[in-house]
Amino acid sequence: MKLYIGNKTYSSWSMRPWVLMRALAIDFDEVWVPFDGFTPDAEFKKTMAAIHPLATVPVLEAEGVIIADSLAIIEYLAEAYPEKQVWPQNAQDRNIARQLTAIMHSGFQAIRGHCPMNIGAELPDVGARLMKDHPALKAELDLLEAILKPQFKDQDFLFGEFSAVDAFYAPVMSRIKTYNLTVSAEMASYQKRVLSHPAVADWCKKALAENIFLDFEEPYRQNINGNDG
Ligand SMILES: N[C@@H](CCC(=O)N[C@@H](CS)C(=O)NCC(=O)O)C(=O)O
Repeated sequence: MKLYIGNKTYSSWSMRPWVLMRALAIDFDEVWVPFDGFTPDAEFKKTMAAIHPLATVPVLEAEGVIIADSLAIIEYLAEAYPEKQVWPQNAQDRNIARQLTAIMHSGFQAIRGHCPMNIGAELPDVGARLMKDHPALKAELDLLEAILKPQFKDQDFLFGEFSAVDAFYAPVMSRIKTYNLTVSAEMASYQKRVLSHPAVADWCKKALAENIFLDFEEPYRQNINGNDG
């Protein structure tokens, strides 16, 4: 089984199935397709277009099937590995976990647009400015608090063990860190647990080791050491 991914520093969609498969010990070969741009003539787009018309990452190649889109990959894994608990075991938990995952998959446009994932960058001043300038960002952080709060019980992850829903919220936890976004104590504590999960920590370590600065992914820095741009 092959998982095509982009740059670990920037590719939040790639991060989700990768950390989930690592967390659940589902074996796969990683195929790294570096970003060089997203125009049709970019090598990245040409490589991915040859695999699937969407021409995005992640893509899972399994048993001769090509699965594009992070959520479709998760659902494939849930069916192919019923013993691995991609979703929580309890039916009610599973329904809520699926709902939270779908909300992340289709929503949070302001957080995504204004605070692109950028592992290792420290942009607290940018975060403070964005929070002042974009009320939609504050509204989405409030939404995040409201939908995750019922799950902040006495447990490590949203439904006990690390599952697909935690993998889907891992990139936003990284963004909260990068942009130093103000969150509740409960959210901060969940964020620490997610970022220190071995699979997530491993992704972040490998992202730092890439040491590749892509200006088209960097609205706020001029170079890899730059801070507030
Ligand atoms: N809805 C897709 C989104 C995938 C996506 O947009 N991936 C980005 C990288 S993080 C990409 O490949 N972008 C290339 C492009 O926009 O052309 C998913 O869930 O997998």
